[in-house]
Amino acid sequence: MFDKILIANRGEIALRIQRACREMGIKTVVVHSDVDREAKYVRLADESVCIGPAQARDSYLSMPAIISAAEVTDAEAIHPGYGFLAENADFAERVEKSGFVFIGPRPETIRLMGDKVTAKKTMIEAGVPVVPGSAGALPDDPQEIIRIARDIGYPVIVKASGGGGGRGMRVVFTEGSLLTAVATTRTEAAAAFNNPEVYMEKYLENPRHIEIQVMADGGRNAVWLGERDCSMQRRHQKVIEEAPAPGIPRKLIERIGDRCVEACKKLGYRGAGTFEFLYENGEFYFIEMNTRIQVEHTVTEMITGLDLIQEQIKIAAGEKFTLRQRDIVFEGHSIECRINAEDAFKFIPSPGKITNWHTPGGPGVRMDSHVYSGYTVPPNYDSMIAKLITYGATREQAIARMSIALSEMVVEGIKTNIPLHRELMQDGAFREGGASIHYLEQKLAQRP
Ligand code: MV4
Repeated sequence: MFDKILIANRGEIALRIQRACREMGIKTVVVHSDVDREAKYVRLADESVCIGPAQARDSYLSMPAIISAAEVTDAEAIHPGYGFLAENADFAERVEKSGFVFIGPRPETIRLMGDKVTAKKTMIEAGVPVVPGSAGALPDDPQEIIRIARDIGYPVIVKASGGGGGRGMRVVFTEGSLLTAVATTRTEAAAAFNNPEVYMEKYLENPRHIEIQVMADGGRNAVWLGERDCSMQRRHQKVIEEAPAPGIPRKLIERIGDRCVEACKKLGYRGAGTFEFLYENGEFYFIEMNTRIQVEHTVTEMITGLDLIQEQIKIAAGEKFTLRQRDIVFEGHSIECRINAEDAFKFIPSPGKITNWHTPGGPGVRMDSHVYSGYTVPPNYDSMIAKLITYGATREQAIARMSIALSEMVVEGIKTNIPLHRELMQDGAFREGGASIHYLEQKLAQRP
């Protein structure tokens, strides 16, 4: 096992990784920017290295600064967390070339999945169901593009191969607007991702976003750890996630989980991964694969009893992978509310000093957060400051516990989206379960 790991991230996930390391007896090095110097998790770490100014480009995204920090502190492995460099294949490669272990998939796998056209091709070959669409990237010939769209049937969606997570895509409802849409998406993609390649899919109008968590050892062993429903989102930012997904037949989920496992084995996938699907009319359609640990891994931990960060570390250290599918038991229900430092109605970021911070407790309540009374939320990064997670024997119990936890929570000095979460716990469609990816935005649009 590693003696020392460098954590190349900040905020709640830096603390989460640190806790996992501590439990395993692994020393931690945390890298931080100027504005994160006073963060409590920085002081709690065995060592810390300031790697640059607040601006992420010059600190958390600086590959040379992070690799130098690993060198001077004699860390053996680097955990990238999520965001920042977590899905940067060049970073993974440079980490390994510098003699450190990258806690994540092989660089080639990250690159393969980063290109959405090759990712989709890979999944088709592995027997994972995908959204019907163009066979690979769109050609240049306008007549052929028109023919492909006709074959698929309108509406269609044009997506950048280098995009993902909602960046670089355009819905097209009629043939009259097809070619300009393709041209514009291409131009934007060339500028944003340095890759003009685009592809086309049938546009699913009212799907849910269901994702499958996997864990694999880089060889022949892979398992799936259930699904998460992440449909409650606004502008591609998830707001609430839960596991399991309400109202989806277990047989259907098991079938799709097995397909994901087969794909991992075929790929020789290593580490934690997530297969993203759209789910509509009882069918799953693969859209993207994330090659990192995700924010919402916590709800999977709650229903499986596993520590996914520790599993990532064990795999990276080359320990024998002992998880077996038959040993994985799903029990109960878990919900995560992302607490953001933002106005609950206008969604404007609200950084600043937290003058009062009281967290909830009691059975089945978990709070993953690095903040505290007196902490100043810097304006430079993502506005998520905490994840409030509840667990219950049933979905109803998890919701009840979340409502109570949200009612106990006190945050003063900054605005948060806690009022929105309180409202959503009472929302009829949320309580029913199974709302689509458009539900929250439609609800918000109707607010007075
Ligand atoms: C789609 C889609 C409908 N049909 N693809 C947005 C994020 C990126 N991961 C893929 N996205 C979508 N792809 C087809 N063929 C609708 C979306 C989409 C979406 C997906 C998941 C979660 C939230 C979303 C919000 C808007 C659109």
